[in-house]
Parts: sequence; C-alpha cells; structure tokens
Amino acid sequence: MERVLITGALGQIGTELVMKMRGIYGADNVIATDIRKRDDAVVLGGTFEILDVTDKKAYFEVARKYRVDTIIHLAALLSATAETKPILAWDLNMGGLLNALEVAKELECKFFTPSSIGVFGPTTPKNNTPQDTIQRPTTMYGVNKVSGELLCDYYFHKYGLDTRGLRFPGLISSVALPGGGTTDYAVEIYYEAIENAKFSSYIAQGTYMDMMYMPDALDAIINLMEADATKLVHRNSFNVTAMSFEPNEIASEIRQHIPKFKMEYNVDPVKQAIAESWPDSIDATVAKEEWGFKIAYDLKEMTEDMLLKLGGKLK
Ligand code: AKB
Repeated sequence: MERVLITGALGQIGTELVMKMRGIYGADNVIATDIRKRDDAVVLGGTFEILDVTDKKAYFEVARKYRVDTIIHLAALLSATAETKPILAWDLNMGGLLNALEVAKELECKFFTPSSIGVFGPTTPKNNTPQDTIQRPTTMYGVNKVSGELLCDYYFHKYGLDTRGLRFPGLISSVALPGGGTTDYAVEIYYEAIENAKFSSYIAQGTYMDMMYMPDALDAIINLMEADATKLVHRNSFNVTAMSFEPNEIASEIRQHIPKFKMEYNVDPVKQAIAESWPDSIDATVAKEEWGFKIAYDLKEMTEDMLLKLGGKLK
C-alpha cells in the first residue's frame, strides 16, 4: 500500500484509521473522503475530499486524481439505521460498494471493505460461530453485508482484484462515536458512566454479542492488508473478535472503577431483535491461522483504557 483512498473517513472507524495510516504511510499518502466535511477534517491532518460514494463518476475522479493504489471503502449505513431506512441502505451499501469495486478494478487497486457479524442470522450456529457456515441474515444490513462479501469474492475470482475483508463485531472507541448500530450501547455506556454514573440499556440483560476495541480493529485492517496473498485461503470476509459480553457484564466491569454506577433497562424492540438474530460469540481461528490475527485488549483492559481516555476527554 503506497497511496490509500478511504471513504467514510469521518465515521467511527475512518476517523482513527486515517490518523493511524497517515502515521505509517505518510500524511500525503492517505486521502480521506466523506460525504460531508466537519471541522475536524482539518484535524485529521492531510488531504480531504468530499465524496458521495453513490456518485460513480466522482469516485473515479478522486481516485484518479490522487493515483491511489489501495481503496478502503468504509462508507455505509449501520444495522439499526438500515432497518429503518432499508431502501436507502440498499442504495448506499450496495451501490457504493459496486462503484468502489469498479473503480478498484479500473485502477488496479488493492481493496478492503468491512463486513460484520450481521452476515449471520437466526439459523447460524450461535456459539463459536465458524468461519464457513450458514449465512441467512434477517436484517437489511445483513443482506447487504452477505451480498457485499459475495460481490468482493466475485471481483477477486473474475477480475483478479485483490479484495479482502473482516467481519467486525461491535467496535468500541474513545475517539469517535458510532452511529446507527445495534452494538453502540457498549460505547454509550462508558460516556454515561463517566458523566452520570448510570445508563439505560436498549439491549436486554443476557443478550451476548461479540465486541472489539478500536486499536485491535485498526491493527487487524492493516495486518490483513499487508498479509502475504499466497497465505489467504479466505478473503471476504474473516471472522474477527476480541470478547463477547452481555450488558450486565460490561456494567460490572465499569463498577470496578465507578462503584456507584447504576444500570437500568429500556429495551428497544428493533435493536433487540437484530441483536437476537446475531451470534453470541464467533470463532476467529481462521483469521489467526491465515494472517496472524491477534488482539491486545479484553473487556478488563478495554474498560480501564476507555475510562482513562474518556475521563480526560469529558472533564
Ligand atoms: C452494528 O451494530 O450495526 C455494527 C456491526 C456489528 O456491524 N456495529
């Protein structure tokens, strides 16, 4: 990777990935794009372009202008928003991805796009979900992500495009907030714990989902993209996870640091139904075997770091 284009750069993953990649590959070699510009676009410290990924011509122009050799396509609607706006989700998640793949094919770029635990559904084995298993999701987001995995594999087999992807669990970060996801509660809980010592969870007690701390997710993207292609049997996409917990377990961990922290439940039926259709825990063995996936943070270490970083930020 020498010159990278990142879409959705102001989103939860993009904000930190742009900064991390600029540190590794050089500020001028990471082109950040998003549909809107925020003041902190400047803070990301490098080239920024407005780009609507559903505009194929504009996508081509930006990629050509900067002569990129890698595309990291992050722009997408997350699960809960996709469920309330399914047509927009299809148009953006599938239309944007198809444009991205066409640009990558034309310019012979390496390609990464995130998939999700949302590719699984109620008929998938719920515990230790294998890499290769039933994928019959019941959400629009899941339908988009499975179709996206297949489309990326198609471009690899048909055109020899170097496409790679990760099935991300809920991602937790102290830098940028997620938006419109089902796993977002596991980020919001830390903000509420610090500011009000209480949290109302929209996910019911006992509902397990996989999660990962953002520094591990960023390393996973870069390590997968730098991995030796001859070692990859799978491509789109790899199961990756760092932990699986239910709301009460993250609350107990927070109580180790904030003893008066209180948790109540006000379950959101749409998000709860999505969460229940997903696995309780997935198996990341194949990612470990094929490209050395590893993590540095479990629930305890992540909680310490989140409270420390957010404590400083929210003062
Ligand atoms: C979401 O909740 O939609 C995302 C995901 C697991 O893909 N965080």
